[in-house]
Amino acid sequence: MTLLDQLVAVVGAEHVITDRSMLASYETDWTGRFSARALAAVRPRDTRQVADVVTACLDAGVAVCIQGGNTGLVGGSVPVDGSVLLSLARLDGLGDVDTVAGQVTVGAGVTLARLQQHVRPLGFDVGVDFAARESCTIGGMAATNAGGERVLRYGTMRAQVLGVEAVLADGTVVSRLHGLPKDNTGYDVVSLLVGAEGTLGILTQLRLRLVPLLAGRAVALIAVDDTAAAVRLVRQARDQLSSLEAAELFFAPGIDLVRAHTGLPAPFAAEHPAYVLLECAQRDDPSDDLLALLEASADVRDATVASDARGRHALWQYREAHTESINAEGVPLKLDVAVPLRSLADCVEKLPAVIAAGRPIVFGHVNEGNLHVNVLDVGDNAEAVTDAVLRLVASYGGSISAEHGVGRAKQPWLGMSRSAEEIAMMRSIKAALDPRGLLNPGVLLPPA
Ligand code: FAD
Ligand code: 2HG
Ligand code: ZN
Repeated sequence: MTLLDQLVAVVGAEHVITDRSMLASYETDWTGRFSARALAAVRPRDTRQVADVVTACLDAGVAVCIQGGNTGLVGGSVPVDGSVLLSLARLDGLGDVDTVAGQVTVGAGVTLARLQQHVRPLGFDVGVDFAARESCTIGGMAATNAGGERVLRYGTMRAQVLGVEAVLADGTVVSRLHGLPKDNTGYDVVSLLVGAEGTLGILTQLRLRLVPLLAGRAVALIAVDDTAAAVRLVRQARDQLSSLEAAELFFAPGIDLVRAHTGLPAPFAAEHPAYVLLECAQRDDPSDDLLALLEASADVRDATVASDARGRHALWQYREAHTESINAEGVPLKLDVAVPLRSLADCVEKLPAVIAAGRPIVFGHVNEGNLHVNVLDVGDNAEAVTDAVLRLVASYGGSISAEHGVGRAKQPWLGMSRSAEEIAMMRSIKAALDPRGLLNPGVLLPPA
């Protein structure tokens, strides 16, 4: 029996995709920068089928590349040539919300938007949120330890994941889904699998903590002079507003691009060099507190505040539409870096000089010093530009990948953020759990 026959026996013929036109959407990433040719895309229905697919691939010596919603931005979600692309999309079960603990167990293929719809009527919410919500899956978010717009209040995905079920590279199923907040019984295997980018195991179910649904919301879009002013304003907001949930930063070139792509009107009568978006959330309307902050700050050049859902969404569009507006212009070079907050303004100031080619569009999550450095029209200079930007970031003691992960895109530069000893430790873990390098080859770890 060939491997394809075995896969058909496990998941059924309609879930083994070999037709080249149907494979295309699995084989290319969201940005269009990364693609390869899979032997087949396989869509198992449950954990047992995932384990059987892995075992068949292991026996055949064929690599398994894992995919959730394929919204990843570092080339980790696409296959390598000749591999089996394992899609988790059909593992989309939603467990009952445990309203006593404020937790829920879900399949890895559940999208963030579906989970939000599932828990919100019961007075709960998901602690992580970002623009890819309609497509990204909880499994992919955990695998990349996704960050997003609420990190300053609730932390990254790792802080939401209390338990996992996973299939290891030899087909073993490990399950730790009880969700106990206190459990000091040895190595934290759950946390190890979160952020491993599918290199150590395939997440099939996740136990998540939920956060309270906060109906009172207010968003302010604020014009400021520069990054230093944005950092000062966010510091003041953190000190003054216990309801602060998001603090985003973007600049004139980004807002111009978003407006050209979406047709949104200019937010203010005059143009400004930089913009901060703040969101506050609590049980009742936080607008007065937000307005008091804007009054008190010497850095506010202009501002507009919305508390109704439509107005808030309109303001968020200036920020959330950056990624799609950039993609509409062409295939971007995407860098996702973090520097200590005290160095953020200096880093933003120095970026144009180190980006020798292309058109930079910079934005990010200001509180975490997290900048999304997108470069359009970079041509053949992608590697040189990446190297220059990541060197600058490393010179501040920053991270070469703040929230999107290392994937295949940043793997050659891992040594700028991790010591040789740490990389050796990671290699030991990989060798112990996946000795034949079956899972997601080329992702995260540079070749030995
Ligand atoms: P995929 O893209 O399918 O996969 C991502 C990685 O996880 C791959 O290495 C894949 O092999 C692995 N993986 C997927 N599922 C599993 C699984 N079940 N088990 C093991 N490994 C798995 N990211 C942020 O952190 N913050 C943001 O604010 C943010 N905003 C975004 C906005 C847009 C418009 C887009 C397109 C992307 C954004 N992202 C953001 C990046 C991306 O959405 C996230 O990284 C997301 O977590 C990926 O989820 P996914 O299901 O699409 O995973
Ligand atoms: C965001 O914060 C995402 O919107 C995507 O992390 C960033 O497109 C990007 O570079
Ligand atoms: Zn981001």
